[in-house]
Amino acid sequence: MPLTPTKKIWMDGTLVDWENATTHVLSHTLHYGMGAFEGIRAYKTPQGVAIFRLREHMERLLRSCKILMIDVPYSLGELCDAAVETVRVNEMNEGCYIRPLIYLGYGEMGVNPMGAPTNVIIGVWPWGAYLGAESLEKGVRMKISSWARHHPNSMPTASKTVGGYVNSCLAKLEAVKAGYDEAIMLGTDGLVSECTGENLFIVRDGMIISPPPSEAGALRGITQSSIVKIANDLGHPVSFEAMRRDDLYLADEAFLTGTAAEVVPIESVDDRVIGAGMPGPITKEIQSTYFQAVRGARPAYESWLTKV
Ligand code: PPE
Repeated sequence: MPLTPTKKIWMDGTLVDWENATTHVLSHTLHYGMGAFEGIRAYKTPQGVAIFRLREHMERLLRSCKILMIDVPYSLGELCDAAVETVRVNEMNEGCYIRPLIYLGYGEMGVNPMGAPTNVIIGVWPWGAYLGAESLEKGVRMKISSWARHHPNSMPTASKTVGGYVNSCLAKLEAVKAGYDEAIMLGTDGLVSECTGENLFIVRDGMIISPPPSEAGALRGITQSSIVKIANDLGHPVSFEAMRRDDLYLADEAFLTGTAAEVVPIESVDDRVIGAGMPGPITKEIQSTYFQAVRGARPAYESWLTKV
């Protein structure tokens, strides 16, 4: 998706003009993928723009770096403050996407990352519906990928590792080139894991089910956890259960969740239409509650919002 430039990018503690926020071509992460990032959204609320679950995202960023043994020169509070400042100076009053990235910079070459400097950036830009304008209402067509999700002993799936996204890019390319909107990836054990940048839920006999993140080698999604809370509050039970591809084909409803994608109904999987081929009632109820929560229209979820 083409980027819409904004004014400033936070780079290692200072705000730099968008066009000057560059790095050396011999930066370590550019060659070996050793780095971690986050994806966060800010929304317009009646009290002004607010960042959704900022603290949880920055905590996950620090956890990603812990796994990668990258020492981050900023505290959780400093990272949260930096994100707020970046949204504020860019006057993102209609909301935006926020991309923190921690990468190893210029100075060392070779696979051994020790000694490479750690750099931290936060960029923001306006981002519309990630899976297309119609995805939220009509749903998306999914294809099970021939690319397996990483085995957790090959790539730490609990970390949003830069290099780990090659797997997602390959699955996405395959699905889009075959005429689908998005891919579903199975683990190396053949069980359903997640999508290229989203977690996945099905609804079966009134029960909402998602693959257990750790066993399935899926990212522990912050949207996924928000949906579990929202679903429980709406009186819908949620369980984490191992899932096979035929569970997807036979689901009454299905949807995917992610910060960028938000809550998107699944219309079909491998051309098997899910339910009536329209977003189901539980999906719609959860989706609309989620959009109210992120936009500050649900007092019960106000603690998830950080005012800018
Ligand atoms: N799985 C993966 C692999 C993933 O990348 C994401 C987020 C999720 C699940 C959902 O996690 P959460 O956002 O905490 O609910 N993907 C981010 C990157 C997307 C991109 O194209 O870049 C995102 O949604 O921001």
